[in-house]
Amino acid sequence: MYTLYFAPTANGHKILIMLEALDVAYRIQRLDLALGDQHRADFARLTPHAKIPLLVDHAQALVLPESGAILQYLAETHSRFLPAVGTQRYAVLHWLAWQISSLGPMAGQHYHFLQLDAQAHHYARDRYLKQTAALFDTLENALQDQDFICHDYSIADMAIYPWLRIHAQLNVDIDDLPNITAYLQRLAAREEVISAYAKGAQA
Ligand SMILES: N[C@@H](CCC(=O)N[C@@H](CS)C(=O)NCC(=O)O)C(=O)O
Repeated sequence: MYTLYFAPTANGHKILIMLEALDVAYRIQRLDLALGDQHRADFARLTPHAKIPLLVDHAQALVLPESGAILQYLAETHSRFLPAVGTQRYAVLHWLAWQISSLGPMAGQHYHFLQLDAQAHHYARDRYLKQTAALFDTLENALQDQDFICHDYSIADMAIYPWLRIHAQLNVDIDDLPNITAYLQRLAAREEVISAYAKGAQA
């Protein structure tokens, strides 16, 4: 049994997709980030980061923050969506690291300046839009002739997809990115993705 501390953001949905794909028992503890739930004392006792997602694995008494670590933990403990050995394992970890360290932070800052900060300086908006668009271009090239980012569907796809899904809110035009457009459609049609977003909306 797991508990997922969750808000309906890109980082939150990554873990919901994985839990749905694994078809394991879990409950969602919803946090309202706008109200500051992430700073509440009971949450601070679980994590020093004041951020979702956070996973509790009750069977192991494990409390784990950071979406990349959570995806890797679930993949390894269930032997799914991450090869145990070999070059494909490191291809998946490479793209997971790219999402965590590049796409997430750049798109996250871009979202903030574009959607949440009415006073944002045009330099900040322009810089993060360019950074985010360049990362979409990287992905467009990497998806050439591939259904998924590392051949087989993996935790790297689960990490990347929620950030692409919000391309309109990020003001990134994907009309000229056919590989990303097809990838988005392919992933949006998957059962666990559909159920993850449905459960996220109800949480
Ligand atoms: N590196 C973290 C980033 C997590 C993160 O930024 N979470 C956001 C929501 S997507 C959050 O909780 N923000 C609350 C805040 O910054 O106050 C991860 O990948 O899990």
